[in-house]
Amino acid sequence: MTVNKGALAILVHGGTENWSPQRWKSRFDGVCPDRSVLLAPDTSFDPAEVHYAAVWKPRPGELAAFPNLRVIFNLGAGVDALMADRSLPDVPLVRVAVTDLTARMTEYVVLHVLMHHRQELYLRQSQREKRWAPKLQWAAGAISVGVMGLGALGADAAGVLKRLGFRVAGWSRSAKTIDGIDCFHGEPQFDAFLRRTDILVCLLPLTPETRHVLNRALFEKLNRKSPLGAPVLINAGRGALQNEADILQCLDDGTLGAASLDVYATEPLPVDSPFWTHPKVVLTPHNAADTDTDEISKYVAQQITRFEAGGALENVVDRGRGY
Ligand code: NDP
Ligand code: OXD
Repeated sequence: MTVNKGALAILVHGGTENWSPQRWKSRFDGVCPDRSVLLAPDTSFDPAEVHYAAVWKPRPGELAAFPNLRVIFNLGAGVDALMADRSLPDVPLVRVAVTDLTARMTEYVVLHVLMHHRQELYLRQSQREKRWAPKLQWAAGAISVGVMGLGALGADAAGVLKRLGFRVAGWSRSAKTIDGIDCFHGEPQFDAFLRRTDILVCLLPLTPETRHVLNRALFEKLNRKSPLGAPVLINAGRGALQNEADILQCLDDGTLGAASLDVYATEPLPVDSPFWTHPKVVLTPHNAADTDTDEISKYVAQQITRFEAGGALENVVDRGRGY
């Protein structure tokens, strides 16, 4: 088949029915009406005609099949799966940063911070036992929330938590100034950030530096005098950020009071994982920010239009940093 404009190839693996390659094709057919959109692999297409790829967890080596690729669009925010592909073509890699995704992640973070702050695990258990036993409820201002990662997601969640009255700190790689948030950065300021934290929210990308950062040594540095009794972990970044054996041991020995987890070392979470039934774990199936797919396809189409008109791409991943 001959095409006038460079074709867009879709390479999507995993995900829900709404994320099926066929659904992505019909969305992109809708927003790129004058461009060929193909589901790779498609032998009726010359791979040389493909200029753009829209991908989610493509298999290592799959993208190297397109010699004239100009831009890779990751259909999510995290690019760790792509960074692991040693044959990834050396073209700009764009990730998703749209308000819909950010708003949904902020909902998740606020929901889980409030759940632990308002002692919901205890209250639901009391309800099941028909036990009228209110406990002292402290104010939001008594709780320090520490957000690891102050990027598109972390900064927004931190701002909303601040407006709810929590004391909020954030930790990032580079120095930041955000109104109302105590900003820490880099290794030298990490321990001070952890020491004041009662609820730790992790919204870091997975990179060689951050792999297994959520481990016992870190949990032991969190505020031991927390009004919550023991500090709480909320991880919606990536599963490989956490040492899962350490989380379980720390929940059992009281180093951690509870954990909300959206991401896991192995996904889907295996049925025999102790997380499923642990009384101190609130788990969700990697859906903290299940973004509106129409927003994503529009975002990609707009970027292609701007790029072909000579404009700059937005949210290009820094390959050196890995995010
Ligand atoms: P950004 O790239 O906008 O922000 C990343 C933040 O992490 C930045 O503040 C960055 O610091 C900081 N950071 C990175 N490496 C380090 C490090 N070594 N030490 C300290 N800070 C570091 O990403 P987003 O906010 O858009 O997304 C974050 C992650 O959330 C994604 O990579 C993805 O894994 C996950 N995610 C999960 C979803 C879910 O449904 N569970 C949905 C969407 C995303 P600096 O600002 O200095 O660069
Ligand atoms: C993402 C995700 O990275 O959903 O966008 O995990």
